Amino acid sequence: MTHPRTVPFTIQTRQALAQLGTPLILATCMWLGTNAQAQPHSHSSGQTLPAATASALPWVDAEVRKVDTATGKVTLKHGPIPNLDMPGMTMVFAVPQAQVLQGLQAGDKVQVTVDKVAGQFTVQALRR
Ligand SMILES: [Cu+2]
Repeated sequence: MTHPRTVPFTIQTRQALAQLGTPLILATCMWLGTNAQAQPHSHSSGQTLPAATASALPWVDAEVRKVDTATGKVTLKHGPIPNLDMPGMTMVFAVPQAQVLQGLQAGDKVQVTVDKVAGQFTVQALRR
């Protein structure tokens, strides 16, 4: 006999998870499948990100102050950012997509959409 009292609990938990989880997983997969088909990505422009969320964010004028490709960060002197309720200032943004920083130099005038992602101010899209 090894730990007979733990067996019923485990079975019940698995049944509960299966009952709760299966419809949710199916629904999520169906939603993702439909969404992917409805939004074919265009990679024709190398300088603007095909970001699904970017269209909802306002474009903000900015000037590049420093590019750090090693850490994926860019320092921008940016204008007011309405969606973050932020006045113009110079600050560092995270840039998850490495290709956004390619060819970017201090002094470049750009436009960006930015958002707070996982507590970090992040460039969602960039155009020159
Ligand atoms: Cu700022």
